[in-house]
Amino acid sequence: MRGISGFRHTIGDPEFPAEPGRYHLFVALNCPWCHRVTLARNVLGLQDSISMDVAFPNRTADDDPDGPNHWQFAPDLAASVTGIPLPECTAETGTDQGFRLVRDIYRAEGADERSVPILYDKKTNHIVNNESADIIRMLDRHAKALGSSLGDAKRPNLYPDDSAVRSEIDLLNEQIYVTINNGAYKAGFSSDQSVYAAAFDAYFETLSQLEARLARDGRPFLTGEQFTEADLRLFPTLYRHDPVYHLRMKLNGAKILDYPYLWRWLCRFYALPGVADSNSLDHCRQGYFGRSWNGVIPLGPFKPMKYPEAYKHPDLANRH
Ligand SMILES: N[C@@H](CCC(=O)N[C@@H](CS)C(=O)NCC(=O)O)C(=O)O
Repeated sequence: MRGISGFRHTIGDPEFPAEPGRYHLFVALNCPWCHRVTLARNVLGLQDSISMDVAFPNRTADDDPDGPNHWQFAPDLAASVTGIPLPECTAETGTDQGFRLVRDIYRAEGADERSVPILYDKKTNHIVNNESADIIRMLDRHAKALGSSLGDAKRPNLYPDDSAVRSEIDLLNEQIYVTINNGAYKAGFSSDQSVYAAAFDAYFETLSQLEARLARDGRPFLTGEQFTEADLRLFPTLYRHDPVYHLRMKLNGAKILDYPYLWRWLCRFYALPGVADSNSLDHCRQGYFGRSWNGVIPLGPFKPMKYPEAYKHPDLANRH
């Protein structure tokens, strides 16, 4: 059960006008919900106009003075996956308070939440929104006013103003959220065989349907020629499937490599401008394995090729 995000203001509201350089993101790169937001920021050309802090992939341990399970800003903390600090990790720079924990950003607003992602207003020092579905939609709607570096012709439109396309996106979002994005957690974290089995079946049933959707007419993206929010919300889970979820979430029914059209879709999306810089498999591996499995992080797979390098090879699907 995922908590309901309590901050639901939106850019464009009177108190939160769309202005370049005003807004800030707090994320963790192993979190698939944050991944939606880092993808939207990059593909919309907002890297220079929306600043961002990155928490360490593992939350605080049981012996932490502030208690366990808090996202922490720890840029000097060595990660077991590499043995050295993770270069993407930052201190907390958005609030000018230099907080150690994400919890403290909420506490400054009198709130008792602790989740990421957070969209923050550096001008008024207030949290705008902490729901990834809202955040990607408002970045898309206000990309130009927020200072996107991409011209109108180059900037993607993640939620096109077309009722038929929008209802197709909404339907895909719902199915992909329930059976894939959140479904992976239902399978991986369940302690009940029947709950796990149902989530396992629903997950691979949806993968088969998406494979058929792409195979039917060879379309490059889920709703046709252009990629949309539906593709962006599917990518974080499929990016994690072969190198993490196949093992960690017990979703070992198949690899994405076993779905030729989905594999080529994954590589096609990975090749889009801004996508490769939006992810980190080291953070994912550290986050999903670093506190479980005796803290020993599985190094595979390396066949047919290491990940994420494999995502640069759409042809791998044919050879697999
Ligand atoms: N509905 C929220 C969910 C965010 C979420 O669940 N984030 C997780 C990290 S993957 C989190 O921070 N959980 C911490 C907590 O809620 O204690 C969104 O999509 O933004």
